[in-house]
Amino acid sequence: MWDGISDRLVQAEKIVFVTGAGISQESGIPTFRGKDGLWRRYDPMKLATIDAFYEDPKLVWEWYEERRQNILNASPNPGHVTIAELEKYRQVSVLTQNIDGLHQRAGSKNVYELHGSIITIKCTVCDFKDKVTTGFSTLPPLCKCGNILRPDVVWFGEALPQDVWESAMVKASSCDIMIVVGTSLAVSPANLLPVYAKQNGAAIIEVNIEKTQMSSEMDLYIRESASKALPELVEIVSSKKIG
Ligand code: BJW
Ligand code: ZN
Repeated sequence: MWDGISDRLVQAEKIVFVTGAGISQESGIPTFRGKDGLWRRYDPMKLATIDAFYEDPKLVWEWYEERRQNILNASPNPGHVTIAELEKYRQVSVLTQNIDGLHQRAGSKNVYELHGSIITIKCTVCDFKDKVTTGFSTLPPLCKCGNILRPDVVWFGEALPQDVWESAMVKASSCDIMIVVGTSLAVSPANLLPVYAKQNGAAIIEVNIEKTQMSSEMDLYIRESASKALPELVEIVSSKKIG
């Protein structure tokens, strides 16, 4: 499977991972679009837009609180851990669409959260922002300024945090290898990152249990789960270089 690309993997200095919900699926966190995906059970337009939030902030908060508790009780899996371990051998950046913080908990240092974080809350009006790991006594929680607090995540129709997005574009455009893990690549602008990498001469590898709309553009696609494929892949990169 690795023929033709293992040399590029071994020689790569800068490796960028683009990750999505599939990498955390084996930690017990549901994906959005697959068979058991959240969007099969819930309407994204009623839960993941600013209009939906102002329409029914309690409902949206209840949904996020349930997910936040599940995420806080989850642990990183071998997929997250091997990406963090690769930092010992290479310059690694993780551009993640996930809001669960599992890459950081696995030890990755250079994580860019494209869609924000469920652990952070922010005020809908003032500049207040904070990390919260406990529950709230009432929903929706209120800011000291009297306005409603919201999860610091990026909903449909909202811009990605500008500094994070600019850094992600730079990392994608200047890497030697991009490894795209567990994302359907259905959501823009994150799905442009592999395009930037390819345009700039990087090899792109996909790890996903299913085909995606970009599979045919990949230099290699691995139809295996993230926690099985990533340790194998990282072994090739790290062992040959130091061995
Ligand atoms: C495994 C596996 C295993 C499973 N191992 N693999 C206005 C209104 C509405 C839409 C738009 C709008 N303006 C622009 C848009 C377009 C929109 C968009 O892309 N829509 C498409 C759906 C068509 N984009 C946006 O709205 C973005 N904003 C934007 O473009 O702004 C423009 C702007 C500029 C300037 C000013 C103002 C605006 C924002 C997108 C935000 C996405 N938010 C969500 C929710 C985040 C919070 C939360 O979690 O609740 O982000 S939606 C959801 O999708 C979540 C994810 O991060 C994102 C991507 O999903 P992901 O990670 O790819 O998961 P899945 O489930 O799709 O795929 C999982 C994959 O894993 C599958 O392929 C499986 O096979 C695989 N898998 N198990 C390996 N074990
Ligand atoms: Zn406030």
